[in-house]
Amino acid sequence: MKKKRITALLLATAMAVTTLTACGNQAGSSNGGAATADASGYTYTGTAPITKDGGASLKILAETSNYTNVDIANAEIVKKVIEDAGISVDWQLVDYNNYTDSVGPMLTTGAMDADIILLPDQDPNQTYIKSGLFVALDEHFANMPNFSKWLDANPVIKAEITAEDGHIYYVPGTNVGKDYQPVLMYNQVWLDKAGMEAPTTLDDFVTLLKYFKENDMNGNGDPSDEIPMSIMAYFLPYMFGPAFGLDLVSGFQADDKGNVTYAYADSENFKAYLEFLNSLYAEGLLEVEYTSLDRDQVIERISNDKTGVAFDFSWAMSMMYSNVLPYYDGTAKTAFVGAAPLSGEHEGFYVGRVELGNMFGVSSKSSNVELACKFLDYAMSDPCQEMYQWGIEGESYTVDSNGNKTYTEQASDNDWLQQLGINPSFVFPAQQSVASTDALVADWHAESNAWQRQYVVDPWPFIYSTNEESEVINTYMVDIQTYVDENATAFITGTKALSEFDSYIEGVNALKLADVLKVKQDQYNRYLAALK
Ligand SMILES: [Ca+2]
Repeated sequence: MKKKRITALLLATAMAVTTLTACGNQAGSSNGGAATADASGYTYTGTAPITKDGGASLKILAETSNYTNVDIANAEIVKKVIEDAGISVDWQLVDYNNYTDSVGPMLTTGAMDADIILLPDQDPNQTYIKSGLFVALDEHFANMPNFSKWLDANPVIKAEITAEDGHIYYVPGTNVGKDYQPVLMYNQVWLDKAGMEAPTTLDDFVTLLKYFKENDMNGNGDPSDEIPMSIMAYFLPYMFGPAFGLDLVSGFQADDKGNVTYAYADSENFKAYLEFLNSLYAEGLLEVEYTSLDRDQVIERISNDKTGVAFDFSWAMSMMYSNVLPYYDGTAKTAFVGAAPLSGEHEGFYVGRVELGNMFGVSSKSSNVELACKFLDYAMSDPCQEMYQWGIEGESYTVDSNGNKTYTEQASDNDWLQQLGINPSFVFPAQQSVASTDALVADWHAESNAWQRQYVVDPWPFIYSTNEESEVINTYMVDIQTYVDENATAFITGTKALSEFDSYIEGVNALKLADVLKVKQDQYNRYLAALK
């Protein structure tokens, strides 16, 4: 059951996409000149087909669907993209579950023969780039009008994927970064019974938790079976870090002046964060078994009307939590509803996520670089993204006279939708969309997401490492993370007294945090430079 639910969550996020449109300006794009005609005399300008050479073919190395009953290469959406492009594709699909382990060594040894390759990872240390495995795509932007325009409209992504040498090597798929992120949610029925609004400060929050703990919120006659909040340990940093000015999710954070710090080594704010959580723990407001709590247990509690506060990916709000409440009638009045983040001495926020997803490159050994660049460009164009997100008109969705799309009844059959090839991020640079997620969740939930979006801030960005930098990070960061995680749990549960906090800080420093911080500062400086 657990596995299934997690898959459902991933799918949900997977099915989201935006029309992150490329209506950006042409000016400033590193467009390498005008498009030119290919050998068949045809000039690709961003719309299908990409060639009129009837025999054109590309080899693509990518992964199978994570749905074992989906043959992604023969899915209707995937076949239509290829057919419209006017080419044929020789697929080399490697099992989704082993993709990184299988394809990583293939790239290292050069034992592959493909024009377009889905990377086994995001090449964080520029290993493949430095090995010369991939073509610098910016040198082919004349043949990639959609991609170059999209990069201009998405400067953060452009800065993130600009390599140390100034070139761009990969076309990324994207995740939704600001919508449907982890957020705070309350049982509205309990809030109404308590006669309280959703709190926005830590103090009011504690007052509410105490009320939930001491009263018979579920009305079963037993005032002691309520668990005021059910939060998985993973989400505590998301939920409470911001009120203390900390992005404990990213760990590293930069201030207004661009100075990078490590939130878990903040001698003032992190200590205050631990003190607060320790007090919740001591008062029974953060439950004893919080470290082992999983999503299935949260769902079970909610289905038994035992808990009043949750924190999870927004998707859970109407799709996994509200829907199991015994009295949920489809409206926000009877649901777990989204709220503003909690503020303390610092104003609260929610931590978003890096939008970069799967990355696709053109092999430098390809005998057909130009065609491969054109295909990747077409495969990330708006008409294709629309298909990735909504499927096929008349089959999975309809469009009304105002141009609004609605999923068909058949599209609610997830197996069918997957077999159609929805969100084919395994084989193409697909972008998650907000609009298609909005169409799947309850209306009140979509409205809640749109409202909560204002509180979501960018996480620490994806930044390429140099060899030296990755060595420093690989050498020290695992130990540092283990150390801070273990200590955080010990301080929160009181097995370690907060009087030992200074020695904890000394301990982090002894693990060479300063060396890691220097690397992170250098990287952030590069990121800021690329952003300009
Ligand atoms: Ca009760």
